[in-house]
Amino acid sequence: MRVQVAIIGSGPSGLLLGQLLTNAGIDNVILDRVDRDYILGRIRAGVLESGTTRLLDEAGAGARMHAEGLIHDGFSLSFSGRRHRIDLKRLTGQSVTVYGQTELTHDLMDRREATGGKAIYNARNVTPHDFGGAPYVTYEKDGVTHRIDCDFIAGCDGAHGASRAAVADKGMKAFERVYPFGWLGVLADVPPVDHELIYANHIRGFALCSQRSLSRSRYYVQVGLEEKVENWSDDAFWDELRRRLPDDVAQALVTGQSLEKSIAPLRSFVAEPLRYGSLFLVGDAGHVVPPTGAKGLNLAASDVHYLFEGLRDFYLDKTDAALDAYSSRALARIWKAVRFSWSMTQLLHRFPDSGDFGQRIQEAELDYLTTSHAAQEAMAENYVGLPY
Ligand code: FAS
Ligand code: PHB
Repeated sequence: MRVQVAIIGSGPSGLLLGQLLTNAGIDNVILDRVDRDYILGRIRAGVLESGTTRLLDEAGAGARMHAEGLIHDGFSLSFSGRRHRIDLKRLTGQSVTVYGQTELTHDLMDRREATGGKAIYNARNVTPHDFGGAPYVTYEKDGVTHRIDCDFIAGCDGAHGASRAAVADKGMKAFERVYPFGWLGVLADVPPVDHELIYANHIRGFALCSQRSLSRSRYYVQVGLEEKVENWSDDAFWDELRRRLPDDVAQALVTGQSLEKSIAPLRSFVAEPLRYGSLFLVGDAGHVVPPTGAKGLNLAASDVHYLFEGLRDFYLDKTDAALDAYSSRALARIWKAVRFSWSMTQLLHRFPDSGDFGQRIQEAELDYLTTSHAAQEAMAENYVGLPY
């Protein structure tokens, strides 16, 4: 097979890039090592920036998001037993859309199928080759090794994929911060405790009240790295969540059986550069952020925006400038989002070495936020997403 662009990874990055390329008449194929159902079974992000929703519309896959997504004009911070709302709409003129990554991925998969996009699932040992010369990708399926020749390879295969591994010794510089805790998350078919998200700072640890619809909620509590999900019954989770919320919220909480329960580790990671000849790192393949700032999926979208512009100009306008600028343009926005996610994580989580002094400092910063328009505006413009 020969295509113009070979995309490794069928998550949000790969599917969004693939659809934009297909819509522009640029021939591409998506390869993934697992199948559709496995990908759709992973519960991940929930908050979309307006840039992400615009790209979904551009891909022609935004209809269900507009029909079922929830527009949120703000979110709340809770600490010291009280709550303060950050009014995103008043502070920035923008809102965010609450719509699960699972649904977004499903919509993009359906759109790809409807527009005849090529996708190869259960492709084993996908390997990018010769991206400094005549690039190609190999993979194994049904006991046969296949080869796909291409002009470019988009490494959309996440934090543990073949693309980042292939460039690790090709001059890649890694920047990493590992946090000493994780998030225990629960998905349940219960009505959300509030109409917006609540991020809670508590001496026992961070908690987050999120949602997927008016009847399906997503909750998280910070846990130590030694924790095992099998040691957490649903009741133990709900009890711990209640302890970390203001009394009125804890009393209003509707609990139920978990549909999914998992622990996600938290870390910040950035690979520089994001381009290696004709191979480009996109989304989690190039960077990972702690989910505190709801940036992971949204950064993948802005990477796709920059790379698609580069590929479109290369093929349609015969110019290289945007493609050559991909890495620097994407990294400029990535680092600002990495900083924001790091700062929100520092502000809201209990660190082992925090001590009482550290807790007071966090509470003082949160208290300052509630009284300073400038501080709220800075938080709000980062949360809704900085310009592309
Ligand atoms: P993805 O990891 O989504 O997709 C990569 C794809 O590549 C996968 O389908 C995988 O099967 C495939 N792949 C991997 N290696 C391969 C190989 N060698 N060959 C072929 N295919 C390969 N972000 C938020 O904003 N909020 C959240 O709450 C949040 N929670 C998260 C929880 C977890 C456990 C994780 C891991 C991430 C979370 N994220 C969250 C971040 C997440 O949403 C990512 O930003 C988003 O999935 C990035 O999308 P992709 O870049 O497409 O990578
Ligand atoms: C989620 O709903 O999964 C979610 C929302 C906001 C975050 C992190 C996760 O900051």
